[in-house]
Amino acid sequence: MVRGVIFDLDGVIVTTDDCHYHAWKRMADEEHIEFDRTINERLRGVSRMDSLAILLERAKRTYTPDEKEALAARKNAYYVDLITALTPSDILPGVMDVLQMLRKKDIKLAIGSSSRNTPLILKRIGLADAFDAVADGNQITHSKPDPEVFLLASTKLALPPETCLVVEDADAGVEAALAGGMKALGVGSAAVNPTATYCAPNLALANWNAILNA
Ligand code: B16
Ligand code: MG
Repeated sequence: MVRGVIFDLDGVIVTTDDCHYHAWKRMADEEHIEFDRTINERLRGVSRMDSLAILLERAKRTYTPDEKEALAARKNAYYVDLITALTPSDILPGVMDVLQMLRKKDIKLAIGSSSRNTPLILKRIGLADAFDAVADGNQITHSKPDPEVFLLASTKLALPPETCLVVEDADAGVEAALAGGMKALGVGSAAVNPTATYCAPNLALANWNAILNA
């Protein structure tokens, strides 16, 4: 039986995935580094510095550690500019209904996100108090596909990992959930992930009765 659901944030609860793309694209264009939406898919769920390393695979020169820190900071400034404009209308379809349905069934709710901007995003979309626990990029040392962020979320919920379901839009996140001994529901870009325990195009279309009673 599932007793806790741990939601990834970017791409599952809110549409920030597009903001990440535009912020990286702006920085990459300024640096004359090739970057497109296909490359961007590889950044889903991956930490800021690991994302930068993927982007720099196409750089025409090498960057020093200090320059890399500056590039990541510049991208984050562009990103924060974009997410400051987020409102509750940016919450993805089905999210509010699913949260309410799970609450009624006494299922614990958590966020498990690689993003260090998680507190700001939750505040902007009005969900700062909607979860029993929040585990995010500020509290971990190993990014997805390492299970650390989800294990931290299950510890904060005081639930064993095997009673938790993770909802993810990233292949790296699905891998992390399974590595942590949890079930994984792949949605969005991970809706066709063959390793996910369950798949659905979005939260509203998942077969929650089957998932919760398995
Ligand atoms: P930040 P998630 C992840 O959030 C994003 O999917 C990923 O693209 C981003 O690089 C990462 O957060 C770090 O974000 O730069 O805000 O700390 O999908 O794990 O909720
Ligand atoms: Mg995500």
